[in-house]
Amino acid sequence: MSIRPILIHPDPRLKKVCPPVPAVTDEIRQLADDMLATMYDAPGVGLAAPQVGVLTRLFVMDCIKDEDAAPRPMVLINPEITWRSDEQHTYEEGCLSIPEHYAEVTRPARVRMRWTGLDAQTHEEEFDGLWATCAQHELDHLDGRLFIDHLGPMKRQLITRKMTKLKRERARA
Ligand code: K2U
Ligand code: ZN
Repeated sequence: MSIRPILIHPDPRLKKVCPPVPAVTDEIRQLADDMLATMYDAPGVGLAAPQVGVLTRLFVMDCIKDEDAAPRPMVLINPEITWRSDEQHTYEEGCLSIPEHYAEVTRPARVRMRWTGLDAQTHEEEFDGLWATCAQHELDHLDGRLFIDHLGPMKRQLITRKMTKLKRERARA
């Protein structure tokens, strides 16, 4: 298990549509394990493979925030949304690839998803609350979309300019 570096926006790899995972291999299992370790270390409640530079359709999430409750690490391979509620929910989102920037994003309040697990079996589950927001945020990553793509062009450009400056400063450090 190793902590992998998280790509910072703007980065062309974060804008790519990821191809499906062909098979659940030991390499995929190692990637999932590393992504969970990287997510918990960040800390975050979700992380998508392109964020660690691997362009494949896999994300991890664990939205259990109560420290006294057991964690629920989830690995979703080739995830797809099979149903969306009409009801919408607005949440102030952040992103590990866009550090220290937050903005309100409105998404369906509940989604039903189907995916392949590390057991190579098909799973289906309905998510609500932070789980639903996180799952949609991560699925966006697999399609090269960031939460700032749901904002107006001025706000998106402002955040992108600030992230470009931050990357330049980090490169000099
Ligand atoms: O994909 C990521 O960058 C991980 C995000 C996932 C996430 C963003 C917004 C809302 C739900 C999940 C990280 O967990 S960032 C941590 C975080 C969590 C909730 C709200 C803001 C930031
Ligand atoms: Zn993100």
